[in-house]
Amino acid sequence: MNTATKLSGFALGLAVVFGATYGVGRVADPVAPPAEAPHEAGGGHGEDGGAGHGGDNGAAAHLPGGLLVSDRGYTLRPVDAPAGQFAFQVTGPDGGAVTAYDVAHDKRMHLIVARRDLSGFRHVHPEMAPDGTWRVDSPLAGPGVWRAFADFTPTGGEALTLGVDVTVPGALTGRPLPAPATSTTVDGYTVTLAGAPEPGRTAELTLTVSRAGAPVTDLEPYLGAYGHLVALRQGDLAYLHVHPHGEPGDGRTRPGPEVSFSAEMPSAGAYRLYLDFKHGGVVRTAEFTIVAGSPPTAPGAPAATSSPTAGTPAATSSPTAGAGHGVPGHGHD
Ligand SMILES: [Cu+2]
Repeated sequence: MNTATKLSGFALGLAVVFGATYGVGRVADPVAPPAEAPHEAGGGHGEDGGAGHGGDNGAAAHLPGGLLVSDRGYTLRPVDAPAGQFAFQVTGPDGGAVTAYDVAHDKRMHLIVARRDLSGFRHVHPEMAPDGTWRVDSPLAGPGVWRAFADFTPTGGEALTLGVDVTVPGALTGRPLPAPATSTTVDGYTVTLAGAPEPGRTAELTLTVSRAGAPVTDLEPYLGAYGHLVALRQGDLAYLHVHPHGEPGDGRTRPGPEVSFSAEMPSAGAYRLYLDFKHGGVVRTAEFTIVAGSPPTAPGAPAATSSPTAGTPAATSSPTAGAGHGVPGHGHD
């Protein structure tokens, strides 16, 4: 039973798609769909028991990260914390708080937060108490409904990103998603973005950092890389965390000005990208809005005019090319 569980987990990781690991995924993927649920029936399946069903596991294996508060027996649970602090636990399959985590990208726990309107992004690293409670100075900067993502690997398990909504009371000011752009500035740095993401296909995204018109060629390693890229999908905040090609110290990866990534957006639509990079001892976040595939039709807009020119794929190839993505339930085989 563990095998099937782990395969599902592996496939989930793959859906997030990171450059080098993608190749591995193409090999493993055909094995993934578990025909029979590895679910030892206790007293028959209760009517409300959606979460435990094998079919749901299969569907979850195709989901991007961060959409589930509970997956494969692990559950993200915020706990009460003093004002100004944010605290949570991850409970494991035995119901108790998990206390053993593997280090990934220099940390055992990565906590990412963003408001549901995609503003206010923060990426922080809580400290764990011996009882498994993680605490950090609250990254929730003001009122709103926030999505908190815990990105971690329980020792002996697969990498997981669980997400939970946290409401900070107060007057809400909805912020519209900034328009798509290929250049942004943060704190005196200009970051440009090259690349054209297409849904369901791996795209090269290259980010170039400059300051005062000069390329920055001495980026500093941050969590084992010259950049960390998180993408959140507008609408449901599906979470992708992508690491760049190459590592500091591998003898071929330059410390800027370019940092490049392979990323696969799971569907058409708008995403907010957050690039964390470190220079001069300070980590900064450059943000971009991108649209994968054809721009979505605005709600309430008249149906598209007759010629859907841009981005229409040449009709010759079969629609099965994107195998598996977005297929609800047990599509293949
Ligand atoms: Cu982190």
